[in-house]
Amino acid sequence: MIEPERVEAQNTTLLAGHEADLEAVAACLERRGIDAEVVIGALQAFSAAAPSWALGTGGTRFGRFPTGGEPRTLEEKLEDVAAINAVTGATRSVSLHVPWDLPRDPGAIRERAASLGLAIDAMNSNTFQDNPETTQDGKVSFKHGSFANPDPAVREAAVAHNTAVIDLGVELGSRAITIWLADGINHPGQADLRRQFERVLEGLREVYAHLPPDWELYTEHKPFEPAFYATVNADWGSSLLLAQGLGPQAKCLVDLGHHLPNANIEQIVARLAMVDRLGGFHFNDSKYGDDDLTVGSIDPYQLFLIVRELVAYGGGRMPELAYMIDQSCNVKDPLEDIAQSTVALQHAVGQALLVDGTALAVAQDEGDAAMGEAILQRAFRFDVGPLAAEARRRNGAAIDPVGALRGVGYRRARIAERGAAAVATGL
Ligand code: AOS
Ligand code: ZN
Ligand code: ZN
Ligand code: ZN
Repeated sequence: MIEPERVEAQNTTLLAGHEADLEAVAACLERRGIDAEVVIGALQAFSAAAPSWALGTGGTRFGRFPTGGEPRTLEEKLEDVAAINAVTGATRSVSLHVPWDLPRDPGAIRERAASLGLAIDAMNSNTFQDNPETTQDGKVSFKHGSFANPDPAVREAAVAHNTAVIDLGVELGSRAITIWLADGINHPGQADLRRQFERVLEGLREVYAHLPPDWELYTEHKPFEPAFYATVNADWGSSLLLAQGLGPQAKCLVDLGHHLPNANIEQIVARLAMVDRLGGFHFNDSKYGDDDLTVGSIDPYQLFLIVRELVAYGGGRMPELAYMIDQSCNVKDPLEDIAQSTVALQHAVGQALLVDGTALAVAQDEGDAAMGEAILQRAFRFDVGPLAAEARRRNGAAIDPVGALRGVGYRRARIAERGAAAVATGL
């Protein structure tokens, strides 16, 4: 555990400089008629879940280089998320994955999470690999898909897995299931495109029927990988068709890395918001495909424009959707990577909140493109760093999250405790 006093101690040397910066920024905002306190409050309220599977170093099929002291159990994963939250104050929940996380005693896990100040976010099912838990002791295989599989027994196993994940999630206190489907084909002619989609919808209907009334089901689209010719839920249109085909508790989840190059993601977000089918986000950044890079590290302006659509949807505030950071890092300490992503999100949220929506609407009504763009860029170019740092500090977290993680020696202590060769379960 990283106790609050240790974080506070890390803040001491930075405090005077931080306060001076904050004062300057607040004065600057005041001249624009913006109350810095409102932005800080909104940033304090913001939180994005950490995925349980991103706490160990990622890798590729060419290799993996563990960081040392990686979490070996779900309990240890919870401890790592609590450590991230200790420095960000904005990582107040964790998203679990089944079967990579298979709590034998869900009640105990729920309590442990709560004692660490963490809630259980959306559950993630897995029908993209075979394993004894999901495929009835290896009797059925997801090689040719799950819900879209030509074999009814496999389709049934896919439904059974997802309903089991919902049941487990209920015990854990979760309120949603995210379904990312690997279903698709690698070769033209391998399966019927239309029939595949119909089967997926049929299967999802059975899962949907199993949802408790206060739950949501998120369909997560992705254009390719592991299917390289035609993925069933390939894009936001397919995802929307699935959600609409299911019912009001079904919504779409947008993973920022799941779009073909140059897709206008903010427009996709606006479309889904318009029809109230925007359910959640997997935040990351991408250069080429589903790269799972650090949030805001490649195209921070795009991130800002996306978050700005969210704020517009929320009527001037961040709407309460299922926000999660979905990334994978091959070289950085994963905890530092998630902390950096969280800070990037805080910056984007802060900037988006600074957009003068009234002036923007006027410019748009007048067809004043230069002014409309200038209003957005004025907000984007503003340094919200001190506001985000103050939100973290008021949440009991760190002015400099990565510096604090290093300052308290979190990784060093985990290597000593768990061993240099400890490797996280999962991917
Ligand atoms: C896969 O590409 C998706 O981004 C998933 O959301 C996620 O990373 C995977 O399901 C792990 O459970
Ligand atoms: Zn994702
Ligand atoms: Zn992905
Ligand atoms: Zn991704």
